[in-house]
Amino acid sequence: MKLNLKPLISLPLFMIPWLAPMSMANEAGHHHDELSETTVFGEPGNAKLPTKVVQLTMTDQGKGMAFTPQNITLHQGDQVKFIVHNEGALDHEMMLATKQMNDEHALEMVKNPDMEHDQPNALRLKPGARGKILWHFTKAGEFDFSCLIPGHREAGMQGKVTVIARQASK
Ligand SMILES: [Cu+2]
Repeated sequence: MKLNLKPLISLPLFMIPWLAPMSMANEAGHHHDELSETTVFGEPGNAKLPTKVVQLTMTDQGKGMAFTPQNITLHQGDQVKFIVHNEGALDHEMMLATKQMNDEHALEMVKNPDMEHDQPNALRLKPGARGKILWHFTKAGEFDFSCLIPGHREAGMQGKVTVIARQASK
């Protein structure tokens, strides 16, 4: 190929602001597709570790918008495979995080409702679909799982994971 790259390299400076909206969009979406290995609410699961299975259902309409069960109690160090079934008639999402993170994220979702979450602590399911999240709860505390599709969390699609601290061993 005889493509001459020079014109590209010598892009005039006025082109740079034109690129800014793209990089800003990336910046805004950054934490949604990149999750550091360890978070304050644990870390992505490791298929080699022992795993507890927790079945969760998502419902809407007749049964009301909810996750069932809504409260899950675990122990620090537990790895859980959430097997999630969307029994509703609408798309739903499960985002596992701290309550504060989900509170903030919910506000972003209002501005950008079609935001996709390709990350190990999140899942979006079509009606009738099943999916899973494998998560290692390395930190004790109270964490949140919510459907952040605007309106759903407010209508009841929110649950709590309580992770009990491991006994200090001697
Ligand atoms: Cu939902």
